[in-house]
Amino acid sequence: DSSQLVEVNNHVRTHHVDPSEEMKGIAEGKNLIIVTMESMQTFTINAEMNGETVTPFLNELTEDEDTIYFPNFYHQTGLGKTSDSEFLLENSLYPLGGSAVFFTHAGNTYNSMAEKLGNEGYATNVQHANTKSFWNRDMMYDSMGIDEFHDIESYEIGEGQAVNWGMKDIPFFEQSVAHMKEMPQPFYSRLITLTNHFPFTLEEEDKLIPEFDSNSGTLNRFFQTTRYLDEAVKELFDELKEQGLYENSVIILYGDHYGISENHNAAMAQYLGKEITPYESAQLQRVPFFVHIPGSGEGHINEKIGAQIDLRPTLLNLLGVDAGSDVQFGNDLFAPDHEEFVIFRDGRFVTENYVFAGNKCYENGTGEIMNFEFCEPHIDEAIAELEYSDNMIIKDLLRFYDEETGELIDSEK
Ligand code: GP9
Ligand code: MN
Repeated sequence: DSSQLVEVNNHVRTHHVDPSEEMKGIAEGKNLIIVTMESMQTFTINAEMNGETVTPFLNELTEDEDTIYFPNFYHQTGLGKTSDSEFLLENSLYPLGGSAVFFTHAGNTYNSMAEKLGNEGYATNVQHANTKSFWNRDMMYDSMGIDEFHDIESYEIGEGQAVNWGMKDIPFFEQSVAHMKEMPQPFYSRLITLTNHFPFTLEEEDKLIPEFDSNSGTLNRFFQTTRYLDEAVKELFDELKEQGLYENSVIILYGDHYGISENHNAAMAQYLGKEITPYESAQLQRVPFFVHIPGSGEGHINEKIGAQIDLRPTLLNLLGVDAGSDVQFGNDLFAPDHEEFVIFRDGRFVTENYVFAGNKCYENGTGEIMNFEFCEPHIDEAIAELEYSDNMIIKDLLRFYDEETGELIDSEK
């Protein structure tokens, strides 16, 4: 009942920090374009593979005067993979531990970012060249109040335009921008890419760099598909400029989850030149997060430790939309008081000083094993945080919440 919501809400209020005044509204009224970059991992950014640059365009963005890049940003997905990352982004709730929440709780009441922006006059949609029922997206998008879903039916896949899971990212972006031209503004359009997906296959013409040379074909090809995705994002920027949509938009890029699992640790160790300890594995859960605001001059590298749970509060603040009374488990990453405590879906966590992984406490930065008691107090906090979030979902508690007033709806009524 609603008393359980009171408990969760108290927890969330205790951890709430006021969003940055400085960044508030700097993208107000602009279109919001978010790219969910399939399997893009931070270890490929500003990195070389046998002398080849893996992500030349994204590397440039890290230095760009209008781009804020977060190198210490983590994914928090579980079994629901891409869909979990969408769930985190839209709701600032953790996905579930034992199932894909898009499948098991699509009938819930949510207070998504899309719905909120819809109330602010934004046209909202997702664009993704796959069948609409994949990950139960059609159902979940309805529940999350997303106006429109441009699924595979919205695309024309010409000859040579498909590989691996389906439409290649470059023609996908091209046609998605064409859809944007038809949208009323301001719009919120989220584009989900597909080419950089396991098993990371490409046609010869799209292989812009050679494979890596480990005994894992998966890792070897991953560098090539990541390079292709980088190229596609570059073309997206060009296309937005050509179509006159660039200046009036803010462009957000984030990686959804890892592409290379622990099954490839030996090959990964060869590439990184170090053993993949549980500490290193945790650090490999970093995914890139870029905030690009044309003409803002706000560009910098932001070392803040954050995660996907922080996307909603961060983006709403940039757009100048007040989320103060929303039940969000994350916080604005630009907030001066943002707490550096990232909790993975499986209970691992990262703080400014420590990384808890493999049931060991490591020093963040050096990877040295520390006395367990340094991590101990945070272990229970992490479990509690995940439980509060799980309760929100499992008991569908947002149905007792009036998002406009921030007040509880009496369950007796
Ligand atoms: C499928 C795509 C990939 O539509 O989003 O999903 P994933 O397997 O990465 O969760
Ligand atoms: Mn994915």
